[in-house]
Amino acid sequence: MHGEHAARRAAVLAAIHPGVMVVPARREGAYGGVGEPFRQDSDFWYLTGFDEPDAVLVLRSGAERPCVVFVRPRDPERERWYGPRVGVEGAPDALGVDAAFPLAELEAELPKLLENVSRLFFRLGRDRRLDDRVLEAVDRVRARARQGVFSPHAIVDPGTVLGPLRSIKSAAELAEMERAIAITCAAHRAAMQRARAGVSEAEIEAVLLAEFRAGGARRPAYPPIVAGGKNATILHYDRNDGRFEAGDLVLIDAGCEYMHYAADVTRTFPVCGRFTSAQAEIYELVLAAQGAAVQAVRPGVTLDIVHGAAVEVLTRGLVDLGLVQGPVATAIEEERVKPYYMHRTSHFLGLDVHDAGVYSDAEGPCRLKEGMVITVEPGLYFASSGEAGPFAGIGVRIEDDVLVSSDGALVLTSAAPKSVEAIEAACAP
Ligand SMILES: [Mn+2]
Repeated sequence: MHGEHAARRAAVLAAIHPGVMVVPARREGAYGGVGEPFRQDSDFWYLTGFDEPDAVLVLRSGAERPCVVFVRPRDPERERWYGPRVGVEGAPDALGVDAAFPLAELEAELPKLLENVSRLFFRLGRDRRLDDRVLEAVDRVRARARQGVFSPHAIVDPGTVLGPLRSIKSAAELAEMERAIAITCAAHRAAMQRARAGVSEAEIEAVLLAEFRAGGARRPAYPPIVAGGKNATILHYDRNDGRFEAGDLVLIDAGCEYMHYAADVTRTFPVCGRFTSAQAEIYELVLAAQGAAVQAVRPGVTLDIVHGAAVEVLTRGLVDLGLVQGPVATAIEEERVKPYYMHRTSHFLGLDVHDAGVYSDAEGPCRLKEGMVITVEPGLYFASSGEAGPFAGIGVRIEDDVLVSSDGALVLTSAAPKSVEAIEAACAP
């Protein structure tokens, strides 16, 4: 991916011209406490493929040396405890950048890099200590105005450049996402095989995590949800400490992270291997809504249209079931499914589960483009205490990862069983 990172930096340099972008790595320990594995900042990883903490990348368009990185220096003592560092001498070759400095020289070097550039792309508000250092550097350049030096007069969020770039996946990125997805789908199949009445949600969570790690994934991309019975109606349930009972539906929302790329898959299946008629009715309705939403995906449409396709099918179905008051058009207009479907249908997927990408700007909701990867994940959730009659306590969500192709959508997660027949087959002993 060496050349690919250089190409991404070149794309950024072209997009920010004239300007300078400052992108920090994640700080050591910033991701968690002692013993938690380090996870690189996604923007920094996207532009460098460099997995060490406490580094800063500075890209300056039009400069003789446009790509400069500040890194931790070599330190034999620390490296014995925490592993090797690339170091200042090794960084230019290892990362393909033009120059490297020790991190301690950021304060002295940054003002030079900010001289005579009109725009500074830097994300304020993430790390107040770094905010201070960057703003001090700007101030030091400003102080030299009478010597004919000008300082940045605009600080721009780098997401305005990195969001659109990161949302279009290259072939190399898609290959890594497909690997994350293959591992994830295998884990879902293993979970369907293992889940039985009497088995704990925790055991199924362990099955998922074992499959992820054995498959080569570094970690789950987000805390897995393993929800039996009415736990599936809690959207962000992650206690995973219940036990399945005969007749339960099991909702699993779990995906791994492979080479920093996330998969995000939800499947819902009957713990006994057969849907009851009430469960099947809801399941088929969500499945139809999911299919309609996937059908709606193509370049040029907005995520509102994809969401609307799901909402229309769900509304029609719930009106037919007598759970929502018709007529359908009025029910859609008044969002009457909202008590049962209260979240959005899609988000961008990539280096982050909720990936970089522009959902809307001054012109309104943004349009899908070829090469974007999004989730399509409608659901229906009936509280056990609600008025939903035979459907009370049922929670169903079906989530696929979908690539926007030139003329439609390509479902990347079809290795996870989804039709009623495929699920019943996958659950069979
Ligand atoms: Mn999702």
